[in-house]
Amino acid sequence: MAGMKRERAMAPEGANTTVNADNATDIESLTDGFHLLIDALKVNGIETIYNVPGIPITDLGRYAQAQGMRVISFRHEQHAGYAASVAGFLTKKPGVCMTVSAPGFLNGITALANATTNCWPMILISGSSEREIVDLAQGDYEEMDQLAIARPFCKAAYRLNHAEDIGIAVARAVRSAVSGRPGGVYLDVPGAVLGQVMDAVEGEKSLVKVIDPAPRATPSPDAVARAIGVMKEAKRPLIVIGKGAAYDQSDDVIKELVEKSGYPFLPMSMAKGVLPDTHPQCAAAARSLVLKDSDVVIMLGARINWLLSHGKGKQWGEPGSKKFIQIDIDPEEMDSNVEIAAPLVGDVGSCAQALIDAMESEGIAPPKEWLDQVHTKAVGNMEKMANKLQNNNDPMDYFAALGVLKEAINTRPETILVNEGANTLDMCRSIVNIHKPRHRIDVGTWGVMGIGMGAAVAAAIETGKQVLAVEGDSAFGFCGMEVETICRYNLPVCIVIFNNNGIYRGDGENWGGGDDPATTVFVEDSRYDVMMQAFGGVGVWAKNPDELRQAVEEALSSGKPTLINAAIDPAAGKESGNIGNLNPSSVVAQARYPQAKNI
Ligand code: ADP
Ligand code: TPW
Ligand code: MG
Repeated sequence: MAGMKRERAMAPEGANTTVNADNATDIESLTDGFHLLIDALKVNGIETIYNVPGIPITDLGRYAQAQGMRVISFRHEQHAGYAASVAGFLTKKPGVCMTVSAPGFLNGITALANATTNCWPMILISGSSEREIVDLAQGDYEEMDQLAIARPFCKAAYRLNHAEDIGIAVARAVRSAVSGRPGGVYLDVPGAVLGQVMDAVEGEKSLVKVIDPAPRATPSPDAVARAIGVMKEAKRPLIVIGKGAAYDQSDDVIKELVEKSGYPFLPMSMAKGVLPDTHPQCAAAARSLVLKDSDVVIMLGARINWLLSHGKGKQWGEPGSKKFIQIDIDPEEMDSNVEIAAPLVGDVGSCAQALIDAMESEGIAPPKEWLDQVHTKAVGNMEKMANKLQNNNDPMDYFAALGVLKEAINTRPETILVNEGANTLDMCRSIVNIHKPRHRIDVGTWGVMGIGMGAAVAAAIETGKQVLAVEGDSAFGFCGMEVETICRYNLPVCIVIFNNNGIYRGDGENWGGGDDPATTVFVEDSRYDVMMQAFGGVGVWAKNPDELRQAVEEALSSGKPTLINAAIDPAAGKESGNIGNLNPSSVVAQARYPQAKNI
């Protein structure tokens, strides 16, 4: 029966600090696992828990709230987990997600794995059932060997067995999450530990505040000299700024490096805004040119992975035409895809500062022709785009809708943009300028759908700022129920759904000719706005740019939870947005389905 507990010893032998509450005369002199866990988080500066309640952690959430923590309850653990990971990205402190055992834990695992993949610090705390029953596979309530299952999905996994170990366990989890390359950590908390009672003074002493959890790491002088040597040879240099640089929060040093070197810079998706997209050295609008023609590339907290075609191929120009300088906290990242001529291992701020200091005497300045070439290309592309954004096509297309949102963010640059989808993602990324660091949160390294609502909640909670979540209708479907969470906590979140009736496009057909809809289409003209109204939020159906502009303006000035269902031409999108080339194909399939050629 759920909730039935076997009698078990409360204290390990020799642990004389553990006492039984029944025998205690003064309850005030005691504490328990619940309170120790809350205190251990608080002592390490963690003030918010993102969770879904249930056995054995329901009371833990209640007590945390009673002890002054912010406890944000979601409708599904995946979104609580995404929120925690985004909190980690935004604050450099581990975001904490709390779940029940087995199914709740597994629902949280996707988010934990995503945090690890993105190098964001997060701690997943899951309650677990009776150890001795789990280990003998005797079928306990929500039984699962969670510790073993979590391991491949995170940087470190720990289990607590005694209340007096809570302090050290939380300290270990915090340090593992934020030190070196940040990532996800799993902390397994058997329900029985929460109920263990011990002396309050001893409990207090057992807490550990992590000192200098992510020590700054300076590169060696040799490594700096090597990098300067490469920079001195550069004729067509480039700096690629990644989300590791955004995470590092050394915004002023990065600005100084970019401006003193004079190098053009290319922001990766979530590094947009580390320097404003409107900065004169921003080469985002000349992306193809700078990737192809650059000869020296400084990678600043950005991996050379699929998002950069692994540093190889047509996009990167002639093979062997580049030298890479890579700044990364993780030495093992070097040479992951291509040779790194000058690895600089350390935190972005320290490495950038070391380069700035060493550059002073070297007179580093890129040739004017290169800068002019990049600038001319960028300006030309931006002008072409500006015209498209003004269109008044009926039905509304991505350009017109994004023209409206671009203006909204330009007017209110403090707004945090959350963005997911395929076309909705790729086009919003290239059209909407970001002006402040860590003001764009998106699908990250995996391109995961469903991060939107968790990210929006975390952004609003952690920063208190207005959030604009630009969501493909499919992307939104992965997390849509969390609009209730947004309404419940009355968060300043405006969701704009780009509703093209489907995945990539809304005009797909069933190639078998049957009655079932195509695999990529949804119910036509779905009223996501009415769904928002059901929870007391503002819902608007916007069918043209003027209606969209008005609804966004009202949402951003009122701060009310709002969902704008923006009708987008079902025929406007491309298969997989910008990455259609990653879809596998074969001559057999192409021959069998002539339709495949038109996609
Ligand atoms: P993007 O997707 O924006 O290109 P990635 O997530 O691929 O960025 O790369 C981020 C890189 O930044 C990772 O290799 C990670 O090790 C590194 N990193 C994370 N934090 C820091 C830091 N504080 N200093 C230096 N490098 C960091
Ligand atoms: C967890 C695969 C990539 S993009 C996408 C899916 C399902 C949705 C695209 O449609 P949307 O945007 O959001 O309506 P638009 O503007 O192009 O119409 N499951 C997960 N992650 C991913 N990436 C997928 C599936 C996918
Ligand atoms: Mg869509």
